[in-house]
Amino acid sequence: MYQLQVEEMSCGHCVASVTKAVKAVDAQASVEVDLASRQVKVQSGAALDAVKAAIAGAGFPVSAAQ
Ligand SMILES: [Cu+2]
Repeated sequence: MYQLQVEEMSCGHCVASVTKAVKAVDAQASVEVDLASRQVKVQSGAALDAVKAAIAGAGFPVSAAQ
């Protein structure tokens, strides 16, 4: 499981955009977003770099990932 710190998420629409971006990389991924702490948990077989790139590509900077 990956834990990412994702900036500039402010509402449910942002959550949906981030979720959609990750699922475009891995349709089977499970994505859990905590809007208050801006933490995104991703369960996926895709590489962390691919997940990070997808979220960043959707317009949300990833400030930390592990
Ligand atoms: Cu939003």
